[in-house]
Amino acid sequence: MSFKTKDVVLSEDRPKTLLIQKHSDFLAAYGLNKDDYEFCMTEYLRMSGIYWSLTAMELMDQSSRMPKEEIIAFITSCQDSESGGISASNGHDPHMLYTLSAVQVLAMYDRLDAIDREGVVRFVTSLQQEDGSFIGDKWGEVDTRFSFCAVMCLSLLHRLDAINVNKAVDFVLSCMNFDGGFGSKPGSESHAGLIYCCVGTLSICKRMDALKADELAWWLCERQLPSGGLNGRPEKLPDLCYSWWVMSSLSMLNRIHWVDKKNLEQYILACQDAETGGFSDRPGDITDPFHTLFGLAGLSLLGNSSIKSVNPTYCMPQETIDRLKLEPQILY
Ligand code: GRG
Ligand code: ZN
Repeated sequence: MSFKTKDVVLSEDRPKTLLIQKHSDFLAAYGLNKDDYEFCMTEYLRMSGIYWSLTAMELMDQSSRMPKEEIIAFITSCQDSESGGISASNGHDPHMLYTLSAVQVLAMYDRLDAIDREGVVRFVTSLQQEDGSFIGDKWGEVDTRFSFCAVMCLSLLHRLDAINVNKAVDFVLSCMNFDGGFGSKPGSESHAGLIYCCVGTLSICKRMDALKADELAWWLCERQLPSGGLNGRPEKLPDLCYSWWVMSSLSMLNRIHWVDKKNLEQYILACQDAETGGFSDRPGDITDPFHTLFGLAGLSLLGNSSIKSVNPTYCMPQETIDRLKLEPQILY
């Protein structure tokens, strides 16, 4: 009996070079027409959309094409004065995910003074639970994504002291599985996106020693398929964003050479749309800012010299992390 591998085949006429100008034009135009169907339909994640676009632009050294003052004023207007949290858009509820995106954007702009920073610290702190875990907002869903958002956000504000870091780490470690990977909560299946969140948390909290590095890196490099692309767990299709979730994790583990870099680069380049600009999840699909960031950031990790260096823990330009004097741990 044979098993069919779920994968895609790269066509001969796929893009094989990096189309920087196209991607910059794609992101600069995104959101210019605020009546655009797709723009309206993505309002619930607007703040993260700004983070994906600005970071991608920064990595291409094109961030001057983004409306800086408009973005900063928008972020200020999305902070809830009562809870201190920040929402995806005006009139939405504050949430950990969008609070992090807002702080990341302001950190890149060196304009953290545009929000009530103590308000953000109050919001994040209020979401830590007795067992060290974090909920994403007042509705109470626990997820290791929120642990990562909390420690990343507070570290960017140099206020990690405001939470119980030891308990936060203990909770994340309680989500480690027999394969060395992590899921969203104790007992949940290993998933590359959540592995990034958990390894990132340990990197910021300087507890990388707690990982089963070889087992985990082995599970991660097994995500590579014959097309060169990576999936997020066994038996799934490849998706470009795993070039970030998997490769950033391998990078923090100092084992990036465990994947076939040339093949992965070919897959990432094949996910570009030479007409519209931007990257998509799989070759031929519709492009979006999310996959555009992770395509560029993945290429940066692979050492592409036309893209600025990205920090594997923060998914922000290394120069921002250096300016903030942050030193997330990586294994040596
Ligand atoms: C600073 C980059 C950055 C992130 C902030 C929100 C967050 C922290 C991380 C999200 C990590 C995550 C869970 C990524 C996975 C995204 C994704 C492709 C989910 C799809 O999952 P499935 O199960 O897809 O629908 P598969 O690929 O398994 O079929
Ligand atoms: Zn994806």
